[in-house]
Amino acid sequence: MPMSPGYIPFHPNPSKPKFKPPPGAVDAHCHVFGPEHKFPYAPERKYTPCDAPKEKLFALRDFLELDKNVIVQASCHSKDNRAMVDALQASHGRAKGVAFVGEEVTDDELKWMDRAGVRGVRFNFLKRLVDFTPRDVLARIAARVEKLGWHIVVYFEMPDLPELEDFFTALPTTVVVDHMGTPGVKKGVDHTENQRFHRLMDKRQNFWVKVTCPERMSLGGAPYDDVVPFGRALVEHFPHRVIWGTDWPHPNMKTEAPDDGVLVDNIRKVATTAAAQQRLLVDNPMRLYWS
Ligand code: 0GY
Repeated sequence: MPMSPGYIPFHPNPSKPKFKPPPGAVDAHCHVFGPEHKFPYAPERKYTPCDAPKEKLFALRDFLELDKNVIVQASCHSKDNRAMVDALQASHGRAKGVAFVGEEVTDDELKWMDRAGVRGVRFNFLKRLVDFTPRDVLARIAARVEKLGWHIVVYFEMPDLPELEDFFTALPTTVVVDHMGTPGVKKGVDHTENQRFHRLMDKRQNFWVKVTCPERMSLGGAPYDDVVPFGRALVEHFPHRVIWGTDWPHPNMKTEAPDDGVLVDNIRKVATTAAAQQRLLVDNPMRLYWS
């Protein structure tokens, strides 16, 4: 199956970062795609990516001097979690996963994923990526994964937060927000939308946030300095509930694939002390995924 028109493959040769992550650093948001001949893309997918198999992900992890991965099921594989689980099983304990499931998932399938290292499910609210799922269905899935001790990752666009907030706060698990809550960079850190998100994080100690994807939000492009104030504010205000990731292989970029080395160098700008880097890259993701 050819890639979707205009689909941009991941960077072919990222630069070596100047920043050396602390030992045990976790890339807590990345994906595997295919390979299609082994793990076909889902018929209901909204885009067809280029293959991005586990071997390439693990090679990038080593090149960037990271130690572990959290592999998040991407919408192009929909509810077929085999490529992600296969990567976890091949990782020698160095990868955990976040699945995408429907109500029809069986308890045996959940147990199979749990044994492989899955620790959460993702609820995706982006209409361009997934079809709508009724809230009562999501609530029933949440109740089932809570019993496994899993958490729920939520992916939404910040302007949609007001209509989603009650649903999020009623979730019985830890809730992990993707991509800083996707703030509008042009609007600024102090905009009411971003402030509302900070208030939610303040009020709800079970909410965590991923300081990821400056490349998706930046208006100025690499090295994404215009997004730094958003990440830094989260790292400073919620030091024990922030995690970081590359988002490799960067699905659906509009103009160019980010250089993953530049993304690693960006960490020093949002987490400005060794202690903050240790929490963001090691202590926090280890608590969430490996304890
Ligand atoms: C995006 C980004 C992502 C897409 C997916 O499930 C997906 O297809 O995850 C992402 O989270 O990195 O906005 O297209």
